Amino acid sequence: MCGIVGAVAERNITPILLEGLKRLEYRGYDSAGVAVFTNAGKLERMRRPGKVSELEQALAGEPLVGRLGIAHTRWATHGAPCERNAHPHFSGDLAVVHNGIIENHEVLREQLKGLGYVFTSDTDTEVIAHLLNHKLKDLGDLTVALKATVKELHGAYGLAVVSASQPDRVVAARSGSPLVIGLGLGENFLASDQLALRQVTDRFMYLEEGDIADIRRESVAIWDVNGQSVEREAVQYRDGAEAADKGEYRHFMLKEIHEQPAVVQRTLEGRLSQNQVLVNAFGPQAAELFARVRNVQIVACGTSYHAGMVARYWLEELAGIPCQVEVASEFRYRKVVVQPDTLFVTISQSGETADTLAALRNAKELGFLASLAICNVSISSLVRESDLTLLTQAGREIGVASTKAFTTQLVGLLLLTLSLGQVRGTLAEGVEATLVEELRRLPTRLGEALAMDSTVEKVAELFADKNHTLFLGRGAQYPVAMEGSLKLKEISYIHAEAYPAGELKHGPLALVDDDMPVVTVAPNNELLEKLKSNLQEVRARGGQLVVFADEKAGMTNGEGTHVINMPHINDTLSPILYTIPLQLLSYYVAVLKGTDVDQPRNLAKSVTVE
Ligand code: HGA
Repeated sequence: MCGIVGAVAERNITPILLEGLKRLEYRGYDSAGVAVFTNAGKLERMRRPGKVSELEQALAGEPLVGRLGIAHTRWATHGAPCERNAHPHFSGDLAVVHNGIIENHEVLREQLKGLGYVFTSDTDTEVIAHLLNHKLKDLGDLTVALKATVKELHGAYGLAVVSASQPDRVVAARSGSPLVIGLGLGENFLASDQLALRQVTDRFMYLEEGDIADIRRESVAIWDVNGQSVEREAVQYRDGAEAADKGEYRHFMLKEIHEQPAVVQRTLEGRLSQNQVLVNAFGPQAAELFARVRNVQIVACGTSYHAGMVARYWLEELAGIPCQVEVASEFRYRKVVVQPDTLFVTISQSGETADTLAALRNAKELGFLASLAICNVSISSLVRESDLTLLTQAGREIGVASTKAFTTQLVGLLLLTLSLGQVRGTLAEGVEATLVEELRRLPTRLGEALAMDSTVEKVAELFADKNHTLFLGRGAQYPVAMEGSLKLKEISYIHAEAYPAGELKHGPLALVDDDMPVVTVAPNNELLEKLKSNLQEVRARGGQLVVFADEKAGMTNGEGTHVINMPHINDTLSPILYTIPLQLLSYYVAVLKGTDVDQPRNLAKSVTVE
């Protein structure tokens, strides 16, 4: 979601701030701004609704040149996305940018108004600027005042502050929203993600929860949540910087869809022996903990939640372990009864998803056996705070609509299922060896599914002028249908719903007419005949059917029925394979509709607010 960049240097930092913001654009935002302590000795800002390029254009007309500054891309939570609400927010001679939400902003706003502060925005963030200004009057030093300020804030924040009265430093605070310091020579930087700073450094210091930092040209000082001065380790960036460009593809999303064979391969690397999963892939204590697991609770949001729903079918069917799956925003706020020896599993691409992270933190108080994160970012909060981890190796995912993160999460969850079953001895004879073999072949199968690209592109034409679509699946294909409908909603803005096919006649069938295409995934399993009957129910009401069917399922094209044959695959792995054509379908429908595929309206990557 929103991004922060800050810099203190001896050169003009405005281009560095702008480049940093551009690198964070993929997260989704609605406005952008920058505040610079200019060479004229004044703190000045420029803010624009819309894209960073608009801010850049404005700055080309009225340049801000200076050696100290902060910048922000905002994804509005409090107050409309407009210039007045864009960050940085000013109070007196200081400027603040903020990621997160201040929950007690109303109370603070009233108090500050009582003290004579005038608010010029509708944001929760502005209270931070005024409160800090107020504290600064008494306390004099910016970090001391910031420490006093954050004590009064409830909620989540990553904060960066500069002041014209102390123009040699950027000060920062982290609680619930990540921040990283980029270390340079005679210059230092700050950002909400190290990606924003890869242009200027490859050495980073990650702030921990509750940290306050004082960042100057030649030094960095950090205090922990108890106010103790602490050292944080400087880390060389290792994760292999992947170029943030689209290569031959028109959109990041299409590039990422096509990367799936490679990233699935990478996610499997080092995790399989001849015919078994290496349980230690989950961490050194995994075998010992897995032996005690009698139940699994999965918590996630959005696409990751769908991955969790597929895993429930696998865990119960293959490993015989009861499994519950819940969206994090519900789980974290309800009274949960925890079965003894339950493994708490979170799934998140970024590892910073606010609701999932909060659910993990709550779970620690609830008596779970242990926590395990399936995550794509090695340095994320979720990974740091979990007992066990399986890192997916999807690489950077830039398209807001998740694709390769989802399929690699599924691979991770199947590895988890097999590991639990292996350690607990609950897998049927030969299942693990067969699935390990099938997993090795999976990248090739995914490549075959991707080769259907142009066939799916043609089918997409059926949807471009439609307003509603139904997705159907049975068994583990039901969550695949849910994921397919989510993709279509996200990027083409077509209303799409997913149903287990057997539920059709209990209500949604009433919606079906020739204006409501129905998409179905039909692997060749024991539910196929039942599914075929469900499809007849649709055809009988004039509904256009698009069926992705196993080449051995014996389904053929007919009046109003478009069958796209899929390569045959082991039934357990079919949710991974059948995801591919549904991703391609939503992509091509969105292209036909001309929407902003990589940055769909109202959405953000890495949802770091509740
Ligand atoms: N609450 C602030 C910042 C929003 C944010 O962090 N979005 O991801 C605002 O609405 O300006």
